[in-house]
Amino acid sequence: MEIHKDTVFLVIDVQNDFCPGGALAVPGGDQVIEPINKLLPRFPATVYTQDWHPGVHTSFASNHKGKSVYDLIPLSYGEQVLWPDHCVQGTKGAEFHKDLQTDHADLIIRKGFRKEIDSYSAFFENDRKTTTGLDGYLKNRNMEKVVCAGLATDFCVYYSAIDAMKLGYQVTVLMDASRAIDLEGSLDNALNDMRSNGIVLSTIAELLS
Ligand code: VGL
Ligand code: ZN
Repeated sequence: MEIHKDTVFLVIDVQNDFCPGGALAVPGGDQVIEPINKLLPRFPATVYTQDWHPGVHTSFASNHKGKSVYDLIPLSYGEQVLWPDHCVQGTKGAEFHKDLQTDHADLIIRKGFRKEIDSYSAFFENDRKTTTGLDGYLKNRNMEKVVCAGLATDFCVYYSAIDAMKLGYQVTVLMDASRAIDLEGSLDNALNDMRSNGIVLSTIAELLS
C-alpha cells in the first residue's frame, strides 16, 4: 500500500492511562509507540486523539453507586461499559505518553469531554450523533484515506475505523501498531466487524511495501 497525499495517519489515545501502569492499562500498550513514531514522518497529515474526561464522567464506575468497573449500564444512547476513572482532564494519566512524538501533530482531537456521553470514536460520540468535528476537518483538507493505529484496537480504534468507513474514507488499521483491551470477546467482535465492513487490517510491513 502506498501513502498518498490524501492519506491521514490517525493516532488514537496513546496516553499514559492506557499504557502499563495507567488506570486503564492496555496490555502492551506502550509497544505501539515505537512503530507509530517511525511511521509519522511518512504521512502528509497526522491527527491524534486524546480521551479527555471530566472527573464526573458518566462512563466511570466510581460515579454510579453500587456499580463496579466493567459493569454494563443502560444509558439514553444504549449500553455503556463502566470504566475505571481514566484520562481525567489535566491529569498525568490524560497526557500523551512521553515517548510518543507529537511535535509535528497537525491536529489533536479531544473526545469524551461531555459529562453525559462517552466517546470512543474520533468522529462521533457514543450517541452516534454528536460530532467531534474531525470529518469536516479531513474533508476540508481533501483527505480520502485514513490509516489508524493506537489504543485500544477493540474500542477507540475500532469505533474510529468504522465511522471513518461509514463517512466514505478508505480505512486501514495497523494491527501491529495497535493493542487491545479484549473484554469478553470484544477483540474478535471488532475484528470481524471491521473485516465485514471492508476495513483493511494490515501491518506496518505491508504499509511500507
Ligand atoms: C478507550 C475505553 C474507555 C479507548 C477509551 O481508548 O479505547 N477505551 N475510553
Ligand atoms: Zn474513555
